[in-house]
Amino acid sequence: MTSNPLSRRKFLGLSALTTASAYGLTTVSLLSAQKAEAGWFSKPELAIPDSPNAIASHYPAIVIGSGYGSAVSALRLGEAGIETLMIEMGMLWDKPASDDKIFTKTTAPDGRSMWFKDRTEAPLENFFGLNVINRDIEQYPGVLDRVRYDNMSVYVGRGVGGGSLVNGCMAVTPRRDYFETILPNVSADDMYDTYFPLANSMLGVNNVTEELFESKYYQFSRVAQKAAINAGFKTANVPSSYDFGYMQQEADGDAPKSALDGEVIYGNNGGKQSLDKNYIPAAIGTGHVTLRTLTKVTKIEQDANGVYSLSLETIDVTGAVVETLQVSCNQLFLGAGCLGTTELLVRARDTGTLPLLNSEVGKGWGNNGNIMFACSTRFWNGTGVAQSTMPVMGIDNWDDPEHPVFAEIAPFPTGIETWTSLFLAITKNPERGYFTYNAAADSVDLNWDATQTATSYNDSKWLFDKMNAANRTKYRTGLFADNKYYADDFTYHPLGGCLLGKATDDYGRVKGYNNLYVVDGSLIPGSVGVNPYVTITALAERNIEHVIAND
Ligand code: FAE
Repeated sequence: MTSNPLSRRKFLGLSALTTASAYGLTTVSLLSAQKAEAGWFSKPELAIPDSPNAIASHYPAIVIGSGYGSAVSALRLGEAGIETLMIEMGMLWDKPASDDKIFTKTTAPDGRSMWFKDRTEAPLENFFGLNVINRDIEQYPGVLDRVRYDNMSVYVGRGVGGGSLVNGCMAVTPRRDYFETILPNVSADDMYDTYFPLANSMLGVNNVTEELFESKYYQFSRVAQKAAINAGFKTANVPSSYDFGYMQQEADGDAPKSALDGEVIYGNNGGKQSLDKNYIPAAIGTGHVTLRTLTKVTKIEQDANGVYSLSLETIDVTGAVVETLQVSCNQLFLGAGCLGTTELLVRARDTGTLPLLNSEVGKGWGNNGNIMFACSTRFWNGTGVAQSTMPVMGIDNWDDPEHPVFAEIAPFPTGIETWTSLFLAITKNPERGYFTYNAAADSVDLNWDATQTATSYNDSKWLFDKMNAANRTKYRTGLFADNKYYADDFTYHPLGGCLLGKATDDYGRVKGYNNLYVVDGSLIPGSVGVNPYVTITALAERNIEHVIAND
């Protein structure tokens, strides 16, 4: 064990997570792990009080969710010695199934892949016209969810670590000039001098090595890079929180293949430095943070003394509710992701449990201008049979005032040559959606019109038209729904709903209430110009530091 306090906490927290997995606990803390290991289950004669799964009825602080914003907040609260409960609706992903794997690869999904679906719902619907990508699966609390609203589907991670379990690890610090435009009240000096470097270091951000980039696994990136340069565009390297040291071992045959074996959106069995490997174990290792899994917050109320009361439902792996609970706290941190947090607050306002929430709650949602395109490549420019699932490069046309696009060069790891370049473009789309409470269904709807993606389509098409013309290539159909060569009906980057400075003050304190905070991607106004999780992490670090110091 090392003497570095952060490493020591991580070590303790990781052991507690492993113990919780081994005993099938839904409550994870240093204490619950000790109780389980001391024989609570097998030695009733020891008379250790309370099941390791028991939680207290009141905590000084509760954090909802376990994605980036929550993980940062829980760690810093725990370090400050504040007893904190972290509540996550998904499961802990720490135990291999009968195939010795925790997660499935994209080409062989099963129940572990998606959140209670009968069939997978991958963004690419077809493989050259054949309906073979999606598979029937059993219902299970799998790791990726596709939440369908009218005209827009939102992909989110479910489980301890939230989106970090399923994302592509692209760890990009936004351009300073754009950051200053979207969040003018946040000191850019503080962010770029302190919080972005802190986030990058905590998340283990690193860069692809030349050896890997020049290998067969990144042929798809090199082919698209050449095509972009031929068309007069520049490309930018993209840092990652996938461990390239591990990827090199995969390439050398010294470690089980993960990114080099088609694992990504349904989780990675190696190399991905997700939050359950860094922030969350470090939080649990403080001894002040308890994590409760498979438990959804369904309602938030406040009593006359200002104490928040939460209604919780714990499910088993079939989805059946096995326990309902009430738990209260003095300070409540919402980090349920922009869908989860906004839904909880819109429902609380419109059903009258938190009636003083302002009309900004639910507004300012954007898809970070996401749109996916597919282009063919020439016969002699195959994109490669073996492809790494971790993108490391983008076409950077963001400076063009007329067609600002940052197009991530995405892999298409099918195991056969497809002569296809895939791109997830991030565009500067000013359109915003908003959430409304649907009383009949007791749900929250996202209002987003299909025409609102027009800017994203037009700007990206302008760029890919130029690439096709310069390289004598064409758009690739047969992959997306309706035989289109693009998909503008889903996003990986939902942002907004409770904007910083509007629904909250400039540090995430929700207006209308004391001791109520938003800590996740809901704070960011619909667009950040690059992949968002480094910004969400850095902003959460900034806000929680201020809150702990001042509240
Ligand atoms: P998030 O990570 O979504 O965590 C919220 C957590 O709250 C989840 O674990 C939920 O299960 C949980 N939750 C929700 N409601 C409740 C409730 N009522 N009770 C209890 N728990 C609840 O929030 N971003 C990048 O920067 N780079 C990438 O390469 C990238 N690739 C992506 C690929 C995919 C397939 C997806 C889906 C996303 C990708 N993203 C990427 C987006 C990134 O993962 C996302 O912006 C962050 O995860 C959002 O962080 P939050 O803290 O807002």
